[in-house]
Amino acid sequence: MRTFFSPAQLAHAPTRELHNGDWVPYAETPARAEAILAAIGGAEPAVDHGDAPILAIHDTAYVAFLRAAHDRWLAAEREGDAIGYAFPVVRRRPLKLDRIDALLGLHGFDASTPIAAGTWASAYASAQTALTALDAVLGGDRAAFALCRPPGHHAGADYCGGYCHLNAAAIAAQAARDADPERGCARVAILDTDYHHGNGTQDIFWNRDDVFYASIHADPATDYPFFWGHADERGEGPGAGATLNLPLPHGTSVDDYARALDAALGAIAAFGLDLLIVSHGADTWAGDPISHFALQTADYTRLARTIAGCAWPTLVVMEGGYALDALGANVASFLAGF
Ligand code: OKP
Ligand code: ZN
Repeated sequence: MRTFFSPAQLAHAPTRELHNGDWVPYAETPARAEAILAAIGGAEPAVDHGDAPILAIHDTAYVAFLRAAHDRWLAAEREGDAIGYAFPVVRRRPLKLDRIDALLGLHGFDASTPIAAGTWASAYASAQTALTALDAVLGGDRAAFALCRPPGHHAGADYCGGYCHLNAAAIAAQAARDADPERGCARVAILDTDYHHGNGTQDIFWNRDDVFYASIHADPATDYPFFWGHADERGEGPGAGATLNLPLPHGTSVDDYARALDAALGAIAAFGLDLLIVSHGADTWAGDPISHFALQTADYTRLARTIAGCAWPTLVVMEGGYALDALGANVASFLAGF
């Protein structure tokens, strides 16, 4: 399977994040991408598709904020990474505020997603990597892998969070919808296998009936992002029924996981689709430092074979996975299933 990656994705390197009330080293490191590259034997470079496919998902004001945020942080005579501390939970609206702290709160939902000097360059490159891998699939490849990093599934139309800034899977889904008629896809399904619920992707497609979102993740009653990913969230309006959340408990191992996967794939098949996008996280691995499932390295091949067995054109987009010493092997195992 062709794999895509851009070296610019390594520029984003925050130093620390807030974790349980203390500062800890940032878990979503450039070394993650390097470990995956080493295990799968390299990647082809991404092709620049410009801003337009990003702006088809993300608000113009948010993109302008993200581009300039770190420069504005430095202009405010701050050091290091930009982090917000005040979040408007009531009537969040696009006020004409220009203090960087206000903008960080307006365009983010947590204090664990710093914006560093290289953040825009990396998030932009990550989106381009997804778009380039999508081209391979639309061009006839059965499957392709976008080694996206930073990840994207917690990012919404106008906010970052959960180590995510631009939602590469959503950008690729929209680009597939918008492609010219002989390559384009009327119906797209996103299967999110990251340990965490992809609240940004869910939010982006919440009201839509052309993009199905199915997620298998740790129960948000116990795990980040807490407020989204509960089983009763099914979409609204035209999108009612086009969201499926399958929360699982701590300690979940492959047999229970495989049952949830069968349920997700059944719902996706019933929806009907021209393209599957897998938002894949390897943080379901038993030894992941921030997660609590019990999948083993070899399990990923079995799960991927089940997905590949559906024979849908498939774009795999990388999301999380934080056990540096096992990440490469876990991703290689998943890709082997295709
Ligand atoms: C991103 B992805 C504790 C704060 C919360 C955020 C987890 C984001 C996971 N350090 N951490 O879904 O793998
Ligand atoms: Zn995750």
